[in-house]
Amino acid sequence: MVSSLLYPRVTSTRRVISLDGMWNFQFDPASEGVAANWANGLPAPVSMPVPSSFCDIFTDKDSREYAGDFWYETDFFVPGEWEGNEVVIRFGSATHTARVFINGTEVCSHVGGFLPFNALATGVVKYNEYNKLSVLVNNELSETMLPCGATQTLSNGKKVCAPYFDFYNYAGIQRPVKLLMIPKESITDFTVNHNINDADADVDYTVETTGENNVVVTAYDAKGNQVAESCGKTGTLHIENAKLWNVHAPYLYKFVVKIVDGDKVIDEYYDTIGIRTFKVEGEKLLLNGKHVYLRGFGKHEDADIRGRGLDMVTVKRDFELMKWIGSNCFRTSHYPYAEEVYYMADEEGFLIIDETPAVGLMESTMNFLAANQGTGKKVTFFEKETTPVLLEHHREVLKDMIKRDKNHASVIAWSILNEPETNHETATPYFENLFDYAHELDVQKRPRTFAVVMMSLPHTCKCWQVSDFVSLNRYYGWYVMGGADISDAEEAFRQEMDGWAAIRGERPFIFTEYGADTLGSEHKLPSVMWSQEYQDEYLDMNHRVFDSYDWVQGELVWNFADFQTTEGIMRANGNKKGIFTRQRQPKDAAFHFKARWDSLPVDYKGDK
Ligand code: CKU
Repeated sequence: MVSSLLYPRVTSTRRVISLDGMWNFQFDPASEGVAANWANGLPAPVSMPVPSSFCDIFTDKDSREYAGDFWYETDFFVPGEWEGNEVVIRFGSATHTARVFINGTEVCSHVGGFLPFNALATGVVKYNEYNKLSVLVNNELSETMLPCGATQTLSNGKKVCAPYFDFYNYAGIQRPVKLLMIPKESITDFTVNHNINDADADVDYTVETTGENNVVVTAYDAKGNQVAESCGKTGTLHIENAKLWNVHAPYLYKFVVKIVDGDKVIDEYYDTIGIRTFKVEGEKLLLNGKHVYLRGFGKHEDADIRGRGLDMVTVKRDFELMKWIGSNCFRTSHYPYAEEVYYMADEEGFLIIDETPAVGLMESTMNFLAANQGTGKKVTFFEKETTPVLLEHHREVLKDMIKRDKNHASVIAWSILNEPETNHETATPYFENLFDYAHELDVQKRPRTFAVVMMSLPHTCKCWQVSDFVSLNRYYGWYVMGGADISDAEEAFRQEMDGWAAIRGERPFIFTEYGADTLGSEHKLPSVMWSQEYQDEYLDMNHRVFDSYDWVQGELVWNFADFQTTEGIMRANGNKKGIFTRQRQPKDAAFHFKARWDSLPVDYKGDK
C-alpha cells in the first residue's frame, strides 16, 4: 500500500484531508535536530506555507541560499471513524530528501525531490485527537542523486549548493500534502493500454490490490453513461464507437475500479482516462494513427516568490497562454512536474514529453555552473566510481515516474536524461540500461528519448541511437556565432543537420531546446543580442533551418517563460530565454510564434 502512487481520490471507501496551509519551519545547520528530539517539537520555528519553496520568501540572503537540513512541522487530526483502515500521509514531493516523523516516531524516508511518496501512519496515530507531523528535509546536491550537483562549504562555514544545471535549486515541501484514509484491503495500482480497432477501442487493464477479493472495472463516458464493464484483476474493456482523446480535442472517460465481495464494495478508486495511441512510425510521430507536428515549449515549474511551489493560478495561466499561442506540446524540463499539471494537460488536450530529473550529468566547460571547472579532472561522467550508485537511483526515479504518469493520455514520451555527456562510449551502457528499463516498465511502450547537448554531434555522439526519436538542444546564433555572426550560425547549423541526415536512417528528430536570452525591456534597431528584435531574428533563422528538413518533426522552444537560476555572469537575475516574462506576459516573440503556429497545419510535413 505504501508504495502505491495512485493520485488521492475521495470515493465511497476513501477519504482525503488536505494538510496544506501554514506549518512551522526551522533550519538545522548543525544537523542536531534528530538527536535533540526536534521531532517532538521545534525549539524556535517560524511559520511557512505548504506547498512552497522556502527560498524566495525570506528577505536575507543566508536563508535564501541555505543548504542543509531543515524541518517542517504541523498538527493533524485523525477522525475516530477512520479506525480499522490504513492512515497514510501522502507527499506530492519533498525536495530533495525527507525523513518523516509522526508523534516523534520516524515512519519513512525518501530520496528524490520531484515524485510522490507515502508515510504509513497506521499504528502511530491517535484517533479522534491531534497528532504531530514533522519532516526533516535536506536540499544538498551530490553526484549520486538527481539532479546532479555539488555542495560546498564557504570559508565562513556555511554550506552552499553548486548545481550542475541551469535552474535555481528551489527546495522545501513544494507540492500538496494529504492525509488519506484507505481500506486495509485496497487498490494499489491500475494500468491501462489502448488498442483502437476502427470505431471501437479495447482498453486492456491491470489492477493490483493488497488482497484476493474480486475486482470490477467500469468505464463511463463524459455524460456518466456506463459504456463497458469487466471483472478480474486483468481484463479488457470493449468500448464501442469510442471517442478518442486528441490534441486540443480531449475526451475523457471515467474508469471506476472496485474491489468487491458479493454486494459489498471493499475499495473504490477512479481515474479519468483518455483513449489514444502514440507511435513513432518511420520518420513520423503518429497520434491515433495520424501525423502530428509538435510545437511548444520546454518549461519550468517556476514563479515569482513561490519558486517551485505548486500554484494552480500559474498553472492555469500557463495553459491559457499555451492555447493562445497555438502550441500543442511541452516537455517537463528538467524533472517530473506536479500531478495536477498532467491532469490539466489531459483536460486541455496537450501532449507532454515527461522528463526525469536527470540533468547535470556532464563534466565539461560548457557546464558553466559546474563546481569542478578547471580542476583538470579527466574521467568522463559515466565512468566514475559513483556511477553505479547514480544509475540505481536513476532507475528508481524512472520507475516511479512511469508508475505515477503511465495512464495520462497527455504523456506521449519519456525523456530519460537532459544534456548528458555522450561523446565517449563509456556512456552507452548507462543509457541502454535505462532505455530498456523504460520499455519494460511501460505497457504502452511510449517512445523514449533524451535531450542531446550541442557538443554531441553526428560524428561524436555515441548514444543518440537509443532514442526512438532524437531530441536536439541547439543554440546556433546564441552560445555560438551570435549577433552579427548569425549567417555563419545558420551555415554551421545546416552542416550539422546534413551530418544527421546522412546517418539518421528513418528516425524523426525534434528540437527540445533553441532560444536566445531576451530582456523584456530591451528594444534596438538594428538588433543586438538580448534585444527583443534579436530574439525574433534568431527564431526566424532557426525556423528556416527546421523547415528545410522534413524529418524535423517538432519544435519546443527554450523556454516558455523567464526563470530563476543561480546568480552569475552568464545570467541576468535568471535565464531570460522566455517567450513570456516570468510574470507571464508576452515578449514580441510570443506574437511571432502565434503567427507561425496558427498557420502550420496540425500535420505539418505529414504528406511528405
Ligand atoms: C539552457 C548548453 C546548454 C544548456 N541548456 C540546458 C538548459 O537547462 C539551459 O537553461 C540550455 C540555456 O538557456 O542555456
